[in-house]
Amino acid sequence: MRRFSIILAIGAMALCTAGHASQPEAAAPSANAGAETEQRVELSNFDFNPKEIHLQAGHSYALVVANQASGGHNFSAREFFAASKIQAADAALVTDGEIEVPAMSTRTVHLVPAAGSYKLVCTHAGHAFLGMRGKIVVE
Ligand SMILES: [Cu+2]
Repeated sequence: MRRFSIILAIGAMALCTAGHASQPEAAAPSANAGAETEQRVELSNFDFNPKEIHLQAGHSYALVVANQASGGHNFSAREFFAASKIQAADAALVTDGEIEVPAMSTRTVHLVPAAGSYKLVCTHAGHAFLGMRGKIVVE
């Protein structure tokens, strides 16, 4: 299933590159993209910190998801990732709208979010019930 998603992601990247054939470096940031802001989110047993993430629509972010627990967690926000423009090199880190983060590990995804209010959860069994629920507000 994961392999299939990666193949889809690579396919999407190939299409994107074809669509921008006039630009030799499709993945390079454009000159007017502005400075990137780091947004760090910490995962623990059983919480997100911050629980409510505020982002600016159209701005570039490095979303740094840091799991500080001794067990695995994920950052699942299907609608948020579907609406965001994720940098091609990071696309494989997001599978079915989730970033899986092993114990004591960090995953960084570079993206540009779109306006909206999105649900954030950890989909590991019981984790949302225990408190791993949050919200991403993009204005
Ligand atoms: Cu979890």
